[in-house]
Amino acid sequence: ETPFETILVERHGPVTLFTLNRPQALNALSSHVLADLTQAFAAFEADPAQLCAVITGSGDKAFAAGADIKEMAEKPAADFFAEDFFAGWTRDLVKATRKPWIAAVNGFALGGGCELAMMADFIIASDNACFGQPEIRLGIAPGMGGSQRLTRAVGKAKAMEMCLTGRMMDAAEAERSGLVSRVVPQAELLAEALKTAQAIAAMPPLGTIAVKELVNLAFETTLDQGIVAERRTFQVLCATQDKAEGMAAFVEKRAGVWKGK
Ligand code: CO8
Repeated sequence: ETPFETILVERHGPVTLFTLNRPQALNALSSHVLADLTQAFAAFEADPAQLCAVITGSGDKAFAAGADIKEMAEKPAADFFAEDFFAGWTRDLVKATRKPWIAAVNGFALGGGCELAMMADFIIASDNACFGQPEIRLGIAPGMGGSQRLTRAVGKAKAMEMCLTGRMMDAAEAERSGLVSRVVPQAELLAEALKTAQAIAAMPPLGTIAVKELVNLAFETTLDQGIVAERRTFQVLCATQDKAEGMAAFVEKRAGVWKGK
């Protein structure tokens, strides 16, 4: 089913599973990976039958051990600037995707790997997962959102220490710090992530898109403006067929059947 070289794409009913598939390079994120993910995410977003996605890494060692250092080692700085290198990750995966997607982190999530996981709507981690922003050790700094998203996720103290020293966080600390929603045994990670995605896919689809938009808005706006946006969104959802169906189904003690309208 997958026409891509660096990722695998599988459909599990209404859930799309993306697997980073460069295990020999610990799933390092090359430009080719971004090009493949951009195309695969666009297809997911455009397909009305697909309602939620999971992204994970192949192999049992890494989600992704970072941006591809070998690709970047010799690249002139002017090329990074001219290409606006790394801009595509936020533009094509985060901004272009209204449907929810979950990162199932199955091992190392370092540098760009940690940053990709944080682009997802939330992270479920295996018990052997570890997270870090080791760029400082390479003479650079995070470039795909790490200094911003990690700080919002775990607060200044931990983000600053991790970015300044490259110290990794294990799964237990990541859960304590609010970086991940849940930690599960490695053998159960994919099944748990897919089960969670199926649960989201079973919700009224306009509701899931609205929730994602609103929670993300909490990072971008004042409390007052966010509360107004939430109330307006609530009011708009009240005009949908799925609201009528959801309330009727509750009263009639049956499961709702959603139209996404
Ligand atoms: N890029 C390219 N290849 C990688 C990467 C990477 N980020 N990480 C691992 N690999 C490759 C290794 O080179 C190795 O390949 P080979 O077999 O051909 O030598 C293979 O994957 C297996 O890796 P290791 O042998 O190192 O596996 P270990 O179990 O010994 O170690 C680690 C695992 C600790 C995860 C180790 O691989 C590591 O430290 N990796 C790099 C982590 C890192 O620094 N990530 C941040 C990358 S920087 C980034 O994401 C932001 C921008 C970077 C710009 C760089 C400009 C110079």
